[in-house]
Amino acid sequence: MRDLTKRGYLMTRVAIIGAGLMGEDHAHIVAQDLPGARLQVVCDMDAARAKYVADATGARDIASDPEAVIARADVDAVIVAAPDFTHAPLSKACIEAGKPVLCEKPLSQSSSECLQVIEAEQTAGQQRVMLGFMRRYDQSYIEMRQALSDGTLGRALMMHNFHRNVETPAADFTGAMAITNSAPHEFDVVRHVLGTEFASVTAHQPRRSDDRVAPVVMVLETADGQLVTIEINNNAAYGYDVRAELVGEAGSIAMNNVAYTRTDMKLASSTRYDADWRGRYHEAYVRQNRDFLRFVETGDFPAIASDCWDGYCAAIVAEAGAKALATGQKQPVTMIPKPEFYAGKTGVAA
Ligand code: ISE
Repeated sequence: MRDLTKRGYLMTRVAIIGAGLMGEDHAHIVAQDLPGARLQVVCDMDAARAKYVADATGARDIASDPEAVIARADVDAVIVAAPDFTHAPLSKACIEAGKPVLCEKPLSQSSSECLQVIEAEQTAGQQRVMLGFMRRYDQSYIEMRQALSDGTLGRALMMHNFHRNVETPAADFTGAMAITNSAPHEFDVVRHVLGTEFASVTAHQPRRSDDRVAPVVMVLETADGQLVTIEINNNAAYGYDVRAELVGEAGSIAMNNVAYTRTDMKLASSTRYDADWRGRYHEAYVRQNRDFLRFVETGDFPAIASDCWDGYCAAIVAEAGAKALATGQKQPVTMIPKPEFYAGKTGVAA
């Protein structure tokens, strides 16, 4: 039973598991940008961290046991933003508890573990997991997909993608992690825009003059004969910079990153880059989280959201990409057939 406000409105009580970078960001979005949602619990092993985020966002409670939080009667929906290795087990726990969950990417870096979550969701007979590939909600990719679907571009030929961070998010970041941690955003959104699957991948790295992780450049073939290039540069230094260009047989459409101001001074003109993805994709996160709230309230899985099947597809491409980088050989992308359960993306009322 969802909670009633003093004026009789139904509020969806949301728990955030993980109070790190993304958990804090999601907590602010739930508190400030999701009318109809109440931030009920912030859960983190670090009680001080949980309290800091709860105090900053007005959460009703803090906790340290994620399984207990998922089971709470005063929690209607869960956002998992804890470390990557917890995503699959906590998503399964939400499925078993009958609680809708927005799980940060990746569902798992292991395709076999993704299949375990898919099996749990099919056994439960209802879609409960919405995956946090938020780029699907970014206006630039929405317009690219529209330009393809309405025929403006003609048939898609290629898509070029650049994904640059200022510096690696963790000291132990590797070239393989550029593929398994960062590139899944491109693996997912390119599938979504082109409406196809990947068939093969090659991966290459230039040599840096220092010991920082060098960029990774991948060339992928799709099942429909298109070519996709993806550059991941986790140590670009100058700013957070994501670019994409979709090339069709009749034209091309490229991302035009929005800068709200331009500074002109001393014979120079400049615009600023975001420091990381939270600023660049804030609007996409808000749209994604609002769609999650509608999913919780209606049981209808959002038309453009990613799900466990998409999580499996991203993981299988990442595994092939990491192998291509390690071997220097082109690797096939071999997936199981898509289960009928995910054909129509229709959730059932929670
Ligand atoms: C990070 O985990 C993200 O998900 C960001 O969106 C991405 O830009 C970054 O490269 C990843 O490390």
